Amino acid sequence: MKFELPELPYPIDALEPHIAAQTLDVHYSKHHRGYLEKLEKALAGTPQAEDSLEHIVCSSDGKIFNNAAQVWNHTFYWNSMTANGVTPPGGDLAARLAQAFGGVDEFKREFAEAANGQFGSGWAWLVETREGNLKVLSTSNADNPMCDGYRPLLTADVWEHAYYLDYQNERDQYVEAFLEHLINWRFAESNLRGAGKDQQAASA
Ligand code: MN3
Repeated sequence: MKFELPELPYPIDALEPHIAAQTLDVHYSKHHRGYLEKLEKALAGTPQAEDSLEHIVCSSDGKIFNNAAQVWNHTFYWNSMTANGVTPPGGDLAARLAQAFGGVDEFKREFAEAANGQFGSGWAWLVETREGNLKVLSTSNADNPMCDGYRPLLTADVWEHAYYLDYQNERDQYVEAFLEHLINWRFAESNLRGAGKDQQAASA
């Protein structure tokens, strides 16, 4: 197997009470693993099987795209959350959030609006543009903004499978829990351009 299911960065029950162990278990060991297995199957024997995951995500379509992007997105999502309690964004990131949104609270409002406003399945993102500005956007289904030249800094999964066991139809409560109790600002900082090792650099 070329791609492997990465270990979760925290124990399966570490995000409780905001995300139940059962939710995380199904999400990680069924959904994420399922995308990975379908990707391996679809890639078997094709020249693309030798490419990096990022390259596959941004150069394929259909089944290969859907599963490759979902594999990438989920790894990025696990890392976008912390079990250690939220600590505020530091120096450079704090300054850039202030510049782009007016402040952290304004960022949260905009992110929640994007996450709750995404119709159907998808993802909400904090990204850095090519010009180095920060921006919030949402994508549908498996779409990943890195293929449009953005650098992802953080993401929240807004597919129903991410929150339905805990919050049923109340997506806004899940999004609030993500922003208030789970968001991993250290990960966003590590993803800022030039800030060193990130998921894209690490797996390229
Ligand atoms: Mn998911």
